[in-house]
Amino acid sequence: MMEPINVVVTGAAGQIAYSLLYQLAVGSVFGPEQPVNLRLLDIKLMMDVLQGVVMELEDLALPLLREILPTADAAVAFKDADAAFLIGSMPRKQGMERKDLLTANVNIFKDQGEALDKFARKDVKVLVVGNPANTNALICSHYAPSIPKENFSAMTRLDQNRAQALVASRLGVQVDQIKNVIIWGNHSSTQYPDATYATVNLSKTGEGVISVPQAVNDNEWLNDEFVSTIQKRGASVIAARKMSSAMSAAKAAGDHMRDWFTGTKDGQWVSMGVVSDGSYGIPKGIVFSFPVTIKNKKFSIVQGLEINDFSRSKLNITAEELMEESEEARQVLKP
Ligand code: NAX
Repeated sequence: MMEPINVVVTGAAGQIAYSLLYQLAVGSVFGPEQPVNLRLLDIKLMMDVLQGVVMELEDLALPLLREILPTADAAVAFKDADAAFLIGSMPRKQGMERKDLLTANVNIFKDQGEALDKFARKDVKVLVVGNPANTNALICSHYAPSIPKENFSAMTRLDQNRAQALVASRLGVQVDQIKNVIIWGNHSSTQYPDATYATVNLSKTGEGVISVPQAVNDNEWLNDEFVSTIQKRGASVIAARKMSSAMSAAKAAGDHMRDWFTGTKDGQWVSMGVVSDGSYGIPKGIVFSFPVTIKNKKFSIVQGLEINDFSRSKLNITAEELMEESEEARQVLKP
């Protein structure tokens, strides 16, 4: 039997964690042979609620789930961590300025970066879900200098899943017949969902694997309605549910970490917010969502895709927003 791995979930008393924890405990993220110790971090005020979550986890009676450790102490949570889902963050409240939200959150991710630096394993894989996810990931990695920058990522997988599902529905095919839709940039309304290089498997109809733009045959839809629907999807869910996406966000977090640990399939790309190395002319150092392939727990940004003028303008908008966010975060953190 394999040794258990230590998995941290922050914001563990919140709604995304509530859907994620079952996936971790049942083995659908780290595999059906991999036991896990769960380290559940939340703020002191939430410890009673978290105790209820712990009881439910116990009541799952799942053999892969070993230790369950609820705590409000980051030093305890991150000790020897192999993987961390950083979900907990301060939600925007009514009347709150963007700046106030950023101040609260960059400080949370600074503290957690420092705790990761001190206590986690150096090969820990960190997925930031809490918003603003890209900039939080940047801050977190900055304050954890002993851990390689490649071990930090921000979640845009929910956007990718949404985009893949929308293309599948438009073409009337199953979602797994669509591959390689890309999310570029920030997990915000400036993100650029791009189906230029996506393919659809139409073997059932005898047409084979063809490009999505060819199958859709409507560039106006792809450049306009498709992009804006995905950009606004999070807001549409909030408008309907009066709460932000949780089940789909948790599923996406599981997808992201599973692919990071087990690798992508041949010919398949996934989107992850990672520290830019300057690929596609994106300024170095910001956390930007790129298409990546993953092997042996290491991602590589897919290279050589041709970027047309339309795509370039979209990439520039989202890169500029990320530059501004990282500058604002720097101002907040100035000593
Ligand atoms: P909830 O408000 O249900 O839960 C958040 C939890 O985090 C609460 O229990 C809170 O006490 C805890 N928390 C706050 N500060 C903390 C700290 N310093 N340490 C540990 N825990 C702390 O929010 P939920 O719906 O679970 O969403 C969590 C975050 O995910 C939000 O920032 C949200 O905006 C973000 N999202 C990101 C998505 C993405 O695709 N990257 C999509 C879904 C979601 O909107």
